[in-house]
Amino acid sequence: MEELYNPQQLEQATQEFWQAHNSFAVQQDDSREKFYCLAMFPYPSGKLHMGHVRNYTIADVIARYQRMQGRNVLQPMGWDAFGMPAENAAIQNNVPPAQWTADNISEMRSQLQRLGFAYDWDRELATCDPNYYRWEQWFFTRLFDKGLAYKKQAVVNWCETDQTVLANEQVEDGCCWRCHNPVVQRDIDQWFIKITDYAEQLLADLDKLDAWPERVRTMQRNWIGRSEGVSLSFGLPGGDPLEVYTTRPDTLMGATYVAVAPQHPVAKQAAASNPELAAFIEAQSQVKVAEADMATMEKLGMATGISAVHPLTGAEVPIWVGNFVLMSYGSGAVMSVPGHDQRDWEFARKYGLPIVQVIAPLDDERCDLEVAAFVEKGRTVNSGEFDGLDFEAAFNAIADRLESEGKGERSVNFRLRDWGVSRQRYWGTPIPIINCGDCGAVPVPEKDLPVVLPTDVKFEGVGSPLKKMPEFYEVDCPKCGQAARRETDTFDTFMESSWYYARYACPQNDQVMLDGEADYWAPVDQYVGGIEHAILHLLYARFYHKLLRDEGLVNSDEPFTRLLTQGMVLKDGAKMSKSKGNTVDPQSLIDRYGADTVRLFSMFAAPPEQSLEWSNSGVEGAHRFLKRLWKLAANHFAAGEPPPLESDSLDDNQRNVRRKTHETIAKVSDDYGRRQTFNTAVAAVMELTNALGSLQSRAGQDLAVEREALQAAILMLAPIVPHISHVLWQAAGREGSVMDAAWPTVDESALVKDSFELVVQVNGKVRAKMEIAANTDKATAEALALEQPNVQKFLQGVSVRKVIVVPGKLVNIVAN
Ligand code: ANZ
Ligand code: ZN
Repeated sequence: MEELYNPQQLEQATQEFWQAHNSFAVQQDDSREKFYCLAMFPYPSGKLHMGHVRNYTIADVIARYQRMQGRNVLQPMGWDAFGMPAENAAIQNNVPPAQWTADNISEMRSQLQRLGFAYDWDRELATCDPNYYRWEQWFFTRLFDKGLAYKKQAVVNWCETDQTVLANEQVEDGCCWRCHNPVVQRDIDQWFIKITDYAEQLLADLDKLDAWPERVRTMQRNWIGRSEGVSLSFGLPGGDPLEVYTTRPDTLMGATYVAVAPQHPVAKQAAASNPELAAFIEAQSQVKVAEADMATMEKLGMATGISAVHPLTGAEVPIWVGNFVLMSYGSGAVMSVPGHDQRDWEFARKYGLPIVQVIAPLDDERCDLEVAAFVEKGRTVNSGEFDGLDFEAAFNAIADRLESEGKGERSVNFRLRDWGVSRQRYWGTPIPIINCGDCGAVPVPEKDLPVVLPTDVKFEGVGSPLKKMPEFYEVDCPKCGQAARRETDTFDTFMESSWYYARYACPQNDQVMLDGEADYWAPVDQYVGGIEHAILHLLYARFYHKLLRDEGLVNSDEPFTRLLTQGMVLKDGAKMSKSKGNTVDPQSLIDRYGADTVRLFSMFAAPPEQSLEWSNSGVEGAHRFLKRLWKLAANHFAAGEPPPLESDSLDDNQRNVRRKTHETIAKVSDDYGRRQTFNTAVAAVMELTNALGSLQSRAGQDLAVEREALQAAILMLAPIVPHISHVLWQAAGREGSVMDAAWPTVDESALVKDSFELVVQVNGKVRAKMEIAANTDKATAEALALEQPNVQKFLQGVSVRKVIVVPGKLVNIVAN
């Protein structure tokens, strides 16, 4: 073994070993327990950043740990290769998106390989590959046939700059998430997938995901937004009744006006003879407010001049157009109860509409409708025959009455909207639909799939080149044969990332989307990725998995059993990002210190779910530790083979070191497996290696004890620093590769203590510590505690009332 730690050389040799042995290729093997470990695949933007390094190291550590547990571990890697940056680069630098993407992939692939991640590269996939997206196209035609994909004209968020529709989630504070320009509203033909059909399941199955962070489950629950209420109708003179949705039917007797969304038909109808109202509606439909900002924005409205008839009292109430009413939620109209809804209250105050109290507080809660609405649940008042009821009773009494009179019914509502998947962009999966004047939307027949995206394209301006390519869109209708037009929109890239985890089971299969291997590997046992995907990607993937299940392609309900969301990488307290100019290039660190140092630093600096503060001295510290470990091992191996360990004839110090070894194994195993705190695992191994300094010689049982400890340390570090561990394992003369070695096990007998320290407290304050034999009984421990000189001092002038002995830990003396 070399005297000096030379990471560049040993890492290269180790990686060559892995390559020569195809070490990370795996096959289905029904005789073994599988473990599928996956980190969210990267968008090939150019180079790896520290966030990637952290993400992929965490997953790699878990994968390697599971392999050492004897499981058949799959860890694949691929590329989320479609998306806007490739198009923007194409426009700016005149490189075709396909070329730009391919170049970035090969750059990033070699960086990942240099970091020594244990990927089965045979399963690599890129979503821009026709052999990948053809199955997405095929699946979409299946959804179309089942009525789960449909086209509708919809008001969409439109970004003028990017010339594209944006999903609600891609709108941040009314601006485009990419270019940050204001978003406007537009009516356009769009493809949707009916995620709302699965809302109930998506919500209910969250309860099964008990190995997900609670915060992510809560975010999904809120996003799905299930509520129970009543849909009820207000009468319209000479028209269809006006339907509203309310979660508070108990307040119905306090509804003093009705508010409708600017896009509501009643608003449009009234505007026809009212130019002022028409102008107001037009102005409102140009502003886009994120749902989150609805509560705080200024309430604006205008009267329609039309009245509606209250379903229970028959009173006439005015209909107003309000900017706080969403057309896309419920029925786009609300019964306004200014006494008990804050938005309605603000609106009523502003426009002088009546405010009536119909709910009284249950106890002495404050309620002053001059100051604010009373929004808590309480007891009904001013509600005629419905007076004196609590929320439940009032809800039911009023719902029953409405139902019996045919004026309303109980209903469940979801905040979740159907998933709009059309994008007016070029670099994406072509939507496999042909629009025919006679037949309407016709799915591309299976034999004509894939619809290949042309890659030799010219960019002129921002719009998609596909829309200017007759050779792409001029086709014959597959049904009737007449000239028709191919859809030139492409899919939202969340489509590709919603099922890639399953495709890793059979990435090359060109006969079917998923084969039997998908059932063996899915679900993913451990998924690792950023919290920014808590809602969108993770919800879409959960939805897609259920669609795949219902198509008979997988047999589980959920795609990801356990989820780890890693924290951000910070520098000087701010997120590391290109725009802030505070990035650290991982490649320069690898070149200087080697991959193991970079991996060790990113695991040691913080627990995986917390943010990691960048520190140069931390990197150097990690490097120094590896150099120390190397030196320790070199000196150890230079001393030759130790004799067999004789655990019964060890002296006190040897016994202590041996106990430390096994305590460390116990702690580190728990850190890796259950707690997933790799930083404390590293710290414990460091402590163990420090403890070896107490061994007097490098001979006899000292050497045997050191060997045991060192071997355990190498095994425990192997998932984090696989290269140095590989070489040290070979130096120890062990057969095979460390990555296939069994995880060390705890020798319980080594944990037994001959003696231990007992803390002695007087009235809860520590007054003494004493070393006593392990087999000391309670009475003796009590007697010894009372004899301690410092305890005696604190017992002067008082009398002992009670002595509590917690075996192995402490003695507490209560005295006064
Ligand atoms: C009357 C009422 C009285 C309401 C009251 C609340 C409190 P969640 O729980 O989030 O589902 N609402 C219904 N449709 C709406 C729309 N299109 N745009 C804006 N608001 C709408 O919200 C349900 C409540 O949101 C409904 O209950 C309705 O106001 C409002 F003291 O009806 B409520
Ligand atoms: Zn046709």
